[in-house]
Amino acid sequence: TCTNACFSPQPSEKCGVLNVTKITENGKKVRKNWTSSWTVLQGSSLLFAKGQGAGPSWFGGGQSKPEFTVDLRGGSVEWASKDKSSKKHVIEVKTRQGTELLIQSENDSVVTEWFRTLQDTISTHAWE
Ligand code: I3S
Repeated sequence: TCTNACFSPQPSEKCGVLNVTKITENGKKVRKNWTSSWTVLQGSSLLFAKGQGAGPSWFGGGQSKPEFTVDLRGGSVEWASKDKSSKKHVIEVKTRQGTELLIQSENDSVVTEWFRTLQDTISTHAWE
């Protein structure tokens, strides 16, 4: 966890740098665009930011907004099958709104921790 490192204004459950791409948006397939993003889990929301200023103190500035946010409630997380990506350590996140994301890191323990955290988050918020 990184409660002191990233405030938005609430402490976040987890944050760090991940490679991210959408593959589906509102049920429609979109072109992959892998981007290194500062990723923050806050409650049942997963926020992504990139570019200048994105990092542990990023939210403190008050001006930057996340590039995009997904609501994990009612969603699912699984290890991506090989046909989804040639990369290693890829998680597939599906939201109830019909967005599908792939998130990845070259560091397998980083990805494994995110996988567990996302699963926990989805089960914790399942009944909201
Ligand atoms: O699933 P795909 O289409 O093989 O994904 C690859 C492409 O999106 C590719 O971009 P362009 O087709 O726009 O050049 C990306 O550079 C690759 O990273 C994508 O595949 P991986 O296997 O890395 O997710």
